[in-house]
Amino acid sequence: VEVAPGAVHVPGWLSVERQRELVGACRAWARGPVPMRRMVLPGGGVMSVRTVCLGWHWQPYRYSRTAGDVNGARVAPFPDRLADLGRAALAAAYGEGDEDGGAGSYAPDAALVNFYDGAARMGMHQDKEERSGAPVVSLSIGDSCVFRFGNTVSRNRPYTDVELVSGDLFVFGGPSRFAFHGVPKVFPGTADPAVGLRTGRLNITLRETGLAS
Ligand code: MD5
Ligand code: FE
Repeated sequence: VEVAPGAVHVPGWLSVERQRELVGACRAWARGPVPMRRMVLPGGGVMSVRTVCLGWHWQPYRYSRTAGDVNGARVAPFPDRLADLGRAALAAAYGEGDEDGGAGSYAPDAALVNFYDGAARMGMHQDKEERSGAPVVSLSIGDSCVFRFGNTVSRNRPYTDVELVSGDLFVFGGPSRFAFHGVPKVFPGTADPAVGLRTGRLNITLRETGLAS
């Protein structure tokens, strides 16, 4: 389903088995070397979402290899299998073969894993620290949420609210890559227990940073 040019929602893309595997991987990633934490904004505000990064560490609003705002450790490497998953995601969203939207050359090098408890929210923002216009791949697991997909001009209307459910894929490319977006609501207790999360929502995003080593 194309929500806007370059923004494609693929409901139910991940099998329950694949979701279970990713939940297990996220549990391991959340333990370290840099533990999952609530990010502190430059103004002192603390985000309600908990985040752990792979490949590159993101802290508002820059990428680095070490987590100077957490424990100083070097971030865990970006797993090859997540890059494979990212290429498969682009092919699913944009089409296969010659019409794969460049999926074959997609080389994500950073992942942000976000955990939302029932009260967590993410305010409207743009993701613009990446020096690349390559698409962002978003995978949702666990509780459903309202994802608010906005415009490239401001955090205000017009925007479109989309319900994201466990297993859904969303790809943001082309003119949608730098749109404002956020998560105004999570629906606690809506997850299928079979995915292995008792409560809460996991979101994994894959990005090309465009940064060199
Ligand atoms: C989430 N995470 O559900 C979302 C999914 C974040 C974040 O927003 O920054 O960690 S990523 C959604 C996204 C990424 C890049 C561009 C656009 C949406 N977009 O143009 O709408 O936890
Ligand atoms: Fe974002």
